[in-house]
Amino acid sequence: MTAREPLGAPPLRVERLSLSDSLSLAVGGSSPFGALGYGTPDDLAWMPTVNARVLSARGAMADVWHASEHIESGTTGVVRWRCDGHWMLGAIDLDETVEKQGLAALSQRAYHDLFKALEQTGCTHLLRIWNYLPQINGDGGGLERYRQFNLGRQQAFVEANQAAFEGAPAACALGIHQGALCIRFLAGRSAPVPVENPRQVSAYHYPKTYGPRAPTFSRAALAEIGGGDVALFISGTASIVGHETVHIGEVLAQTQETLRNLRAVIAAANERTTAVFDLSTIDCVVYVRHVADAPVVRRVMEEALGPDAHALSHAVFLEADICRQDLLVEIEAHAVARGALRG
Ligand code: 3EB
Repeated sequence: MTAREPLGAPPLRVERLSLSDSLSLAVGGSSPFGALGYGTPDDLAWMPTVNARVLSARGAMADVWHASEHIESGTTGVVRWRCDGHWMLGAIDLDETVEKQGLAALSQRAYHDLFKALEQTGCTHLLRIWNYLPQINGDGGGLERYRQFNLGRQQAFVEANQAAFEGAPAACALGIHQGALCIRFLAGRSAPVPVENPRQVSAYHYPKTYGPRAPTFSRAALAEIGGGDVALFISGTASIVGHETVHIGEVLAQTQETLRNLRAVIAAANERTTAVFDLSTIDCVVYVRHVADAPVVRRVMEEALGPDAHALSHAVFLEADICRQDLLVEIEAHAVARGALRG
């Protein structure tokens, strides 16, 4: 497997825009390749939304992705996707009250269809997945709903012969207050380079105390995206050292620990590429469990990065539940830099 894009592949690009700026890109019946919208309207086919309250001052935002102009769209089972032949964006929205399936079975079905969609378009390698679960910490009949999700997700990876352990894609899994089970993903034609965090046990090796099946994700992933650029996708990162939550009940210390973890995973990524990534210039999404904690999280980031850092001015703050009850904050990010992967 190689992480290199075939020569001549159209480059993939991403920009973080306000809702109005992103909407103005869709003109004359044509729209961008796709987008992930934070707090955006949920009726735009090219902009699947993240159904969470935006806490940052600029309001609704979108990460808009650009690929080539020849975009095909389609559906495979429960998956809606857009693909230019090299890059693919997809979305799944499953209303549990309509589907009448338990969350484990529903998650397995969602990922089963997701892998079918990848097969169909030839973009068989997942780069990044965003998972949003209603009531993530709620009880699902004796097993926490996040743990049920992990059961179904891992099962689907294994059945589809996808890397469920080393080599799993970068991901996040957050709790939304209401709505459907939402999965959004980005895929390409080559496998990304997975990156782990030396300060943390790989999530796919978490002990059984966190649920019967481990979460399926790598701490980060690197991919060449054409035009001499490398993308870094950083999974949801929280106040976990080894496999344990640290600083329980202390949002300030949890944020500091999260930044240490982000620095560590970025350093590990930098060893695998000639590109240079830095914490102060990544595009973050900051999830806080309690709205009242957002100013503390922002202040810790300001103290660590400087008040004018790109990572702060471009950060999207969202209200969301984190997958462990004792986690108060989680930060995920992506970044693009000039360079190539190291062979
Ligand atoms: C953690 O480190 C925090 O289940 O896909 C982060 C990123 C977390 C992704 C997932 C979960 C996931 O375990 C939680």
